[in-house]
Amino acid sequence: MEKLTLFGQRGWGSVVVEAQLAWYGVDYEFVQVGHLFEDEAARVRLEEINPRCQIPTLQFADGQVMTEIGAITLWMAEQHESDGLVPAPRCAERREFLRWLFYMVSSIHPTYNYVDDPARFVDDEVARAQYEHTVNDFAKKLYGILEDHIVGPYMLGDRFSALDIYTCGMVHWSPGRKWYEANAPRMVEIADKVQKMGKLDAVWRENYPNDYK
Ligand SMILES: N[C@@H](CCC(=O)N[C@@H](CS)C(=O)NCC(=O)O)C(=O)O
Repeated sequence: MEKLTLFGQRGWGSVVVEAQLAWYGVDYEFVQVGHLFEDEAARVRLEEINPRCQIPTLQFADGQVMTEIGAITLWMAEQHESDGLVPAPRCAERREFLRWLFYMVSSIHPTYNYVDDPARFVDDEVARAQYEHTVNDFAKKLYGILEDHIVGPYMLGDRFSALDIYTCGMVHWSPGRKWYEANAPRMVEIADKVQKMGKLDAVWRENYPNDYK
């Protein structure tokens, strides 16, 4: 496969795609875009290739761009038939895989978008604090639903998949490891297993260096 460029920010959502690139052994260059909520220049740079200004943004040698974790996850699996992170069509686990991939991408992930910079959505400061609280509470409810459906030892039972990589990323994000330990221990168990996988070790170290001190 051609060399790819991944525009991301270490520790953020790009880790979900970066870990998959590492798993499949794809040659890629990582471009750190900068803090999209604190650095206007970072937004301006990223908008040139992705008008939605989100990471992960994947760029191909011919300049074409692909975004959206769900789309990238399915597309990458199609390029690599063996050792896949996505159960193939007609595999027993395929239906559940698609259900929870889309749940993570379209229900859970947007809750971060709405509170990462709440001033984008609510002008009034008092109303904003209430809004932030409500969205964060809703995110916890969504995590609870995911947790209740985990079969173990991985999201799909014995079948390791891209869902486990996504889970490992999420356990590093808000509401924070302590909350997950108390409220979503099965997610934490998965994250701890995935974090130790040799093929992914370098990616987790780069994204979450404080975990390795
Ligand atoms: N739907 C996107 C979500 C990605 C996403 O939410 N990325 C966050 C960082 S974790 C981001 O770039 N946020 C900037 C913004 O929304 O303005 C995907 O699946 O790739």
